[in-house]
Amino acid sequence: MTTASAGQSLSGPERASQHSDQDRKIVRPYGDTTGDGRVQLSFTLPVPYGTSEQRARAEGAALQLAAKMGMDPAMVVHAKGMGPDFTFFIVYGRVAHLVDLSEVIVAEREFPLLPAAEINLRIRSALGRKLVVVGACIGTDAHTVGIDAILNVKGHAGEKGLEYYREMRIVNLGAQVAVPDLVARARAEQADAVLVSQVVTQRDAHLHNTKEMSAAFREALPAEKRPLLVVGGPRFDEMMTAELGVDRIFGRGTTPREVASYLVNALITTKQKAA
Ligand code: B12
Repeated sequence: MTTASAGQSLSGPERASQHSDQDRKIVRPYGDTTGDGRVQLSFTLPVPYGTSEQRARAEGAALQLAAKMGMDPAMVVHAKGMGPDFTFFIVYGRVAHLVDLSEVIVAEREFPLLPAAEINLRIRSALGRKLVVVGACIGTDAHTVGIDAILNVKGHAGEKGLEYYREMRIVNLGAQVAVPDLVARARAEQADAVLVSQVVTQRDAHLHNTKEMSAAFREALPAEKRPLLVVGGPRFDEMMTAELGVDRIFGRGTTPREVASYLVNALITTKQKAA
């Protein structure tokens, strides 16, 4: 996950890095020829696209938005009615904005990627029992493909999922799990880590649900008994751990071995170093 904005303060300084001065490089987007500033933007407006007059008005509305966003010149390269009252647009145009690469903030992986054998070995020698992981999609979210990609033995992106690790015990609760049920099950299973997936972001549901979940665990369990709280999904900002009350956030393209390595680092290596 990468976030960028001029003068933005770092919310996760221990994991964030900026390029040094020697990397300072200004770039601009291009579409047809290098540096021409051309970008393509898609959006939907609540306007009809039926009659020729409606079409002209709709495209005019799209161009007005593009102009207000700083695209000049801009042209509608695709417009399609979506039902009677909406139109989807793709607008192509030029922006004058520059990108300063030295101001790009990147969340860096704070733990080493370990091979599966090493992960199993570390768990066995440190815990002397299986590491228990409880996973779920919470709230009304039924998008289980992401959490299954991490947990199910078949895995993701050529890597086996956490079920493959013989020193882990995985309890996958599936879709639409209510937060109180998740807390109760995590307690019953004596979970070391709870992995929650949130894919739907309408009205910031992923943020509200995650906050509700972390608050419920904090209320139900004292700090030393609380499982590690991990949330993942394609539209999270990985820098928001403190705000959401979780230990780690994983975004788009996460692989199971990254998660397994993180769990070992957070639950075993970090504690061993602190002891
Ligand atoms: C498949 C799909 C569905 C399937 C889900 C089937 C299932 N069992 O999961 C079905 C058809 C049921 C569905 C339904 C809906 N969907 Co849908 N769906 C998708 C789709 C096409 C793909 C999602 C997917 O499987 N991605 C593949 C997985 C592997 O990727 P991932 O989820 O990002 O997971 C990776 C990482 O994010 C991360 N990760 C994810 N979770 C976790 C958790 C942890 C702990 C960790 C460590 C990592 C991690 O690791 C994974 C592997 O790298 C997306 C569009 C898209 N192309 O993304 C829309 C999409 C997510 N759906 C959307 C919508 C709106 C809906 C519906 C509301 C539609 C409707 N009106 O009914 C319903 C909602 C149902 C519900 N109650 O949740 C929207 C969400 C928009 C938004 N802003 O929130 C999307 C983006 C489509 C769109 N462009 O509009 N959907």
